[in-house]
Amino acid sequence: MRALGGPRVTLRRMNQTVVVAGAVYDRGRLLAARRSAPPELAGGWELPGGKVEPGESPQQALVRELREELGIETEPLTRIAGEWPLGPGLVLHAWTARLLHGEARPLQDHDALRWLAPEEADAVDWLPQDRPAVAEAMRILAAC
Ligand code: DCM
Repeated sequence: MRALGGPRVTLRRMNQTVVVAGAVYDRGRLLAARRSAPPELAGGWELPGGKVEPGESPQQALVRELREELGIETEPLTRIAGEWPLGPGLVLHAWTARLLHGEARPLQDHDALRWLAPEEADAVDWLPQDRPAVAEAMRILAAC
């Protein structure tokens, strides 16, 4: 059984696409973004990000997605421990990142943004799959 179980786990992981989300910090606040699509996620708040494309590192994907979606330049810092399933073949990872320059604005996929202080963590309706990463991101921010 062990000989079969090992390779099967490896194959499943190889076929998984990682969605990388950014816990973007600036001046003691965390950036939250409200999704405008797809319909089943619209209105939910998330850590912005997107799928890692073939040949990209997670950090490169995060920098690209945050530039495309929000018009900001960021520096990924560290991976938040854990991974959260999003559906068949998709898994969510999260990284902390700091804002280097630019003013975040919702260019695609979002229709509202908020910068939240640690005590405002529950001020928005986070997508359930993002909540563990948000909690950890706020713990890190509060300790800074
Ligand atoms: N997603 C999520 N939480 C995030 C970022 C993304 O649940 N913080 C989901 C939404 C989509 C998928 O990942 O189903 C791909 O994201 P996108 O459409 O932004 O590329």
